[in-house]
Amino acid sequence: MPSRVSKSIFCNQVGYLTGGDKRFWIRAREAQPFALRTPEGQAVFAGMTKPVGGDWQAGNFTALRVPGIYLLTVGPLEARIHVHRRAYRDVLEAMVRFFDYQLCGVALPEEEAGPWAHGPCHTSDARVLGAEHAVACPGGWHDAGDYGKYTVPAAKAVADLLLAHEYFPGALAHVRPMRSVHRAPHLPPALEVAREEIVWLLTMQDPATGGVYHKVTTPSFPRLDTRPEDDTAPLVLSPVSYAATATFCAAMAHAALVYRAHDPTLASRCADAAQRAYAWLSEHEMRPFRNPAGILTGEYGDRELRDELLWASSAMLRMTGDPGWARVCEPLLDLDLPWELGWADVALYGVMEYLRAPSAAVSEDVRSRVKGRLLRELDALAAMAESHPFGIPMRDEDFIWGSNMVLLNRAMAFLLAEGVGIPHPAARTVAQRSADYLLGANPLGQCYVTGFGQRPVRHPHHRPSAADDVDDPVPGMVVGGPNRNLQDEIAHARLSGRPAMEAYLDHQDSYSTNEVAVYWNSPAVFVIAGLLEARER
Ligand SMILES: [Ca+2]
Ligand SMILES: [Ca+2]
Ligand SMILES: [Zn+2]
Repeated sequence: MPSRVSKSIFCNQVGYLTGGDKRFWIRAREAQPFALRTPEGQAVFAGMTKPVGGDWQAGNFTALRVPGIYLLTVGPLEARIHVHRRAYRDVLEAMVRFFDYQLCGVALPEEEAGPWAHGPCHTSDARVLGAEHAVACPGGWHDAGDYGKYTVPAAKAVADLLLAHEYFPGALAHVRPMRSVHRAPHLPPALEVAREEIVWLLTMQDPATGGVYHKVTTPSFPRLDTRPEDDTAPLVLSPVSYAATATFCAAMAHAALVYRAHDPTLASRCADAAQRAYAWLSEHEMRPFRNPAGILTGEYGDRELRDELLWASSAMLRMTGDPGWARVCEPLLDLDLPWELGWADVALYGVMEYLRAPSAAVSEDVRSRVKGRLLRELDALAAMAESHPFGIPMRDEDFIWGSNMVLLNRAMAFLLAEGVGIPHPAARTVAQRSADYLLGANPLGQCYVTGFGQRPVRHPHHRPSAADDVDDPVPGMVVGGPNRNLQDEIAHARLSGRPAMEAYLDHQDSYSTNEVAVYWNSPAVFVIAGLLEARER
């Protein structure tokens, strides 16, 4: 097989932190000399690439610690390299502002949203499916490229933003949300932004039972070229579900703690809502949600619900400090559930809440067992990263729908563990490599964030961007990324036979590789904030 020779250099197109680890990649069998020069032609660094697996070579220029813009050359290939102490500040801000762009029910004025301004949308009440009455549930974020609002993924996105605030407040302090569209008193940026979703989530709880509606959507997706304010089909609340009630309970208990110092009124509403949701859980069976007849929007179905119960219970434990909750959590911690941060596999959120609960409330024995398993899980991810040419904790089979989230969740797991005194030696390298991959250091040379990099995503599956008359898509959106299962027509037609990491198409019809979602941006915010925080300290 002839080896594929690089036509370009693959690097982090947004930049490298001055004090951080710095690498680029090329396709080549043999080691190649490389050099970095200033725009004036002064040589500042020279080195040789090293093989990193497959037909890939990587060049390491970590030792270059002078901020600036450089020209990197490898033989005839060239790339512009940006080294800056706050290299990710703008992309972090844009990724946070994406949540404001997804706001429902309010107008986005031009002075905040620029050319992507639009009028208020989805302002009517929603009919409760199978009942006579309607409920007002305005606000919150459109989930993804569609206009639905779904409780389960909303809980993940909120949790990620709250965690980003708790872990990395310094990196987020510079972010400027769309202040004039927020009703809130001004709060730290991630909390101001997340508050919109929390206030909406509170409207999704049935006041009569404490159960939480699974989603509010139109019966089916509108056409891709529908502007938010033109999507006027009737809104329907799908039934209360176990998954929605449990993940709501967890996010509300988490919010009750985090907002206590900033917005005590909201915090106490969240605490009450979490208590009432938990009471509903105790009285109901774990039954998976299925789309009711006539509802064709995203199902967010999940058969395994013990991890949702773990997350809810450990969030209650941390919120209350009451050891009674630990006795509910501990048997669930011993189950063989996947410890992940997905919207369906949420056990790792529960694990982290347990580890951060007041130590007097938990068993020292269980805590040390949990730490042991967490370290073993991170070891396995670190081994994957070690054997991956781009240094990311991914195998071919992990490039599924939303693979960028899979990667970012894994990087996030390392940083979460680090913050509770389990610093894995690979944590920072994995986080940096994951950011490098997301921002252009991948075999397609694709920056997977709209509005950033030399090769940004131009045609995301995102209704507001597809329907407006602006060329550029809304900035700061993380797209799903390569999906080896080619689950839409155009991906199937154009990408068959591609390697997993290259099964991506920048086309608005490729919803299985190029959609956006609030819960894909949220782990990106966490990881990028984590990288910035370490370097700004
Ligand atoms: Ca689950
Ligand atoms: Ca457009
Ligand atoms: Zn809307």
